[in-house]
Amino acid sequence: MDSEALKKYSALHPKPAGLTLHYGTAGFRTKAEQLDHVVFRMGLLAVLRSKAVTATIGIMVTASHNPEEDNGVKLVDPLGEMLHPSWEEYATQLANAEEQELQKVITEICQKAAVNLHKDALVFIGRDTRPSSKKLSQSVIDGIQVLGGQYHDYGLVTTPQLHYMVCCQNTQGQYGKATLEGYYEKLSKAFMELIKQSHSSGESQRHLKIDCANGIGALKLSEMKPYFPQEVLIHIHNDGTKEKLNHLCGADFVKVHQKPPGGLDMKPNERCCSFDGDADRIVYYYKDTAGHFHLIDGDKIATLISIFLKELLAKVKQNFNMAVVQTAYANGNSTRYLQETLKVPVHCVKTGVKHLHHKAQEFDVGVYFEANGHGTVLFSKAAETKIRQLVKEEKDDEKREAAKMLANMIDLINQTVGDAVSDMLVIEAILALKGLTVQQWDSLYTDLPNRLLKVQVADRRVIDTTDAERRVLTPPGLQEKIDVLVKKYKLSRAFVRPSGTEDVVRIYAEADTQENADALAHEVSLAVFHLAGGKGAPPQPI
Ligand code: 16G
Ligand code: ZN
Repeated sequence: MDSEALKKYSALHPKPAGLTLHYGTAGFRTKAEQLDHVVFRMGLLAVLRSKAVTATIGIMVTASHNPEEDNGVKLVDPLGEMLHPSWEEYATQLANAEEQELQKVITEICQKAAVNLHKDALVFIGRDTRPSSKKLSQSVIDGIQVLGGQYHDYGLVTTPQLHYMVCCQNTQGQYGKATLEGYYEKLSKAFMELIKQSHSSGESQRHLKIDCANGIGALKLSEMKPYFPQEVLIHIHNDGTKEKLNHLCGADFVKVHQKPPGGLDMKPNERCCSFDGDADRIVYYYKDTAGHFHLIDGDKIATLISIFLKELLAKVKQNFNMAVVQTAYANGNSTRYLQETLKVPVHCVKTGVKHLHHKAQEFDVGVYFEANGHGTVLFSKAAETKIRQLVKEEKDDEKREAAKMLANMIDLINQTVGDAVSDMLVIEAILALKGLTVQQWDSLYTDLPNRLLKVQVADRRVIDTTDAERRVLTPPGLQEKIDVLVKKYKLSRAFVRPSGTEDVVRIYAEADTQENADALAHEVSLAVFHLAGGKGAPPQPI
């Protein structure tokens, strides 16, 4: 390690005094002006990680659905997964080290993680469209170069595109070509193959309006358009030319406020969807003829995909095990529908993509979605190999055709991480193949009314949870109180958990009516306020 270079460059990326940040579920995320030293140091860490695992590592500069003034950074592991949890701690240590300690902390990480500094390192870099992202990604490069790493800067890409590139690179092209053209070609080819077999739909069925949150999704969808024939009718809205990123639009806005985004004029029964700011989340929605807004969230997306895959799996008769992975936020009626009507096992894990991804890896076909619209499907290597073999060798026409569809689904789905572009194409293909309108899809089940609230407490770490965040262990008495409150209502459920991204405690409640869900959420928030050290005035009724 060149100590002089490290000293010189870290002085160019000084850490503001007294600032402490944590590598959380979404990496580091805060005001962009506080991040220069963090991204420089994540450049250093990416090199160490690359040397430790002898593979290419990714680094993405984005703050997803946060306001335009924020930014963030996260590392991508060799197969396109989130950074390994043991390294999250190193990331936090490195980001918070004082300048004079930097070399010592690097040496410690090298010792703990058995990093051989003489090895080569290659880092792939990507960034979103925020005004601050370009400069921050330059600082990442400074960090990489100080430790003698090589890099490839992909510039503006969606988060899932960067995950994809990293996976392609580390699997020697088996997953695809590590270029944007490679990504567009693979997805568009699989999509066209799939919809070839659809007989349905007049022209109106083929239109889709997409709110791109004024972010990177708009740019990348425009790049992708020429790969599709003209009959694929996607209309890009909120493309970033007029308004600010994520401002009154995007998947997070639509999900949280349960209303349409600005900048998109919806006609009755028109199919619309929203991406978030880095295009790793998607939700669908429409307005009925009475003008009511209907949200189709991650739970209903998981349900649609599961119905489709289950039918195909029945046709190929291979006894593949399939499961759906959700979090506590999944609407109770989605879980009920999946378990009781579709008869698919459902597993609940802690909030955060890495937990869902990890669980889904246990199955031949693991469908995972968070209610907020982040999700994908994972296929085991064994299942994929068998499916591709059936495509080539199976004599029975029906079985072979089903295998072909499954093989195209495997190619269309970005298995590295939730991907709004890929998920959208999967959904559009399924709707076309099944001849379903957006209303028919929506009517699979009716969401239970629900309410999300947040409460400020002195220290949110006093809340400790268990059972995939569905029950609290501490503070004492809180779970008992929640149990009593839940019993007052029909079809009710409530849980509380400390946020991983904001300094608040989150409350979720659902019940038979909106009034009851609101009342339950309010009563639970009061219990949190009183038993967990609430700050300021007690929460008011909704
Ligand atoms: C992060 C997570 C997301 C989760 C959200 C919860 C990743 C890549 N993202 O954005 O999955 O739903 O945090 O936020 O893991 P919260 O802890 O503030 O409720
Ligand atoms: Zn995102």
